[in-house]
Amino acid sequence: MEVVDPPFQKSFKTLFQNYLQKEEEQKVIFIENKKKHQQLLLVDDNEKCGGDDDQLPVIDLSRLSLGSVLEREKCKREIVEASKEWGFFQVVNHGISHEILEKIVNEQVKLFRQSFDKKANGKVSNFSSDSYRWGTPAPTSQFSWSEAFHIPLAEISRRSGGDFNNTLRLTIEEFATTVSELAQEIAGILAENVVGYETSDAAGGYFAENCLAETCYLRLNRYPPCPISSDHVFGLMPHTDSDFLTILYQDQVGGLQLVKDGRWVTVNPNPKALIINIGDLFQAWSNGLYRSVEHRVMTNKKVERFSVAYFLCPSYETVIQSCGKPPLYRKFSFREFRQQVQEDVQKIGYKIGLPRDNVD
Ligand SMILES: O=C(O)CCC(=O)C(=O)O
Repeated sequence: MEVVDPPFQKSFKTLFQNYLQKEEEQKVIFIENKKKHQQLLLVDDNEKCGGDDDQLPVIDLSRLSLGSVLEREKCKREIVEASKEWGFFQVVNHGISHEILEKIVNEQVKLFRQSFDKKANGKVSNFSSDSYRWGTPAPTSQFSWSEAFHIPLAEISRRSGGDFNNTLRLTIEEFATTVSELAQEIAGILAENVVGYETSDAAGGYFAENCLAETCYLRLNRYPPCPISSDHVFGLMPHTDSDFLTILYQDQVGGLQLVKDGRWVTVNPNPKALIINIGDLFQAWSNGLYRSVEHRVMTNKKVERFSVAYFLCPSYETVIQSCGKPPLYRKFSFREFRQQVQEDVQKIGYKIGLPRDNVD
């Protein structure tokens, strides 16, 4: 039988052994310390997870088109407040049909069901060779137990016909087109509220001008069941997104968590909702008004999980300059930002991101 999953355990055997050994040692130290000093409390990640009070806002977008002027304004205010306070929110009645969502998931499942060998050697689709990713590029202290196709949407529009898997291409195109309209609408609502936007170079359709259909990305994620229980192994390691905003559709398995007030909060799956989160570029551009927050995916021992993420990105030449004064971040091009992120991940195993661009 063909092997579908990436060889996580075989390729990173020593690493996983080290993780488990380190955790065992930590447990021993912890128990000894606890015996010595009863007051010493080492809070682990599970204990830090928020309870049911921490529910991610759910915003009904039907009010943007069907509601009264007052309701429309209220809906916009909720989007702005959630982006400031949480950097994340869910939307329902978002206008993306159930049929489109179902189609993309079906295509995604078919794609990932191909053998690992075919996926890793670019034989399942005509995506560029580096679009298939699995594990962690330079694993050090943490590991991502997942595989993904990271697809530049420019490739989808360029490769019509030929031997490209046409159903897959058309499904991605349809999904990306409808989701991009939603992304542009949300970005516009958030921009209206940024002080300095109207007087900046960016005024007037910044997102429509710079974030084009072909500059955005789609990421198809699959999280195979993970037999290893370790604080160092995640479905997807904690990270922030390097875009303006992300629209995510997740299945019903769950596992996504985000940081709120220093605690990890679980996002309970909602079949009717899409999840929207602010990326680094929006945080820099809004001069820190909106927050790009860390999120991660927890592993699941028994069940595989799928998600699809649409990333609203500008062209590489676009310069991100903080609106508002004094600027909290130096200005940088998207190309510079991405290159730096890739360099950091290769060298140190994780992304530093915006803190590098703080104005001292
Ligand atoms: O699968 C998820 O829930 C999150 C995916 C994500 O964070 C990403 O693709 O960057």
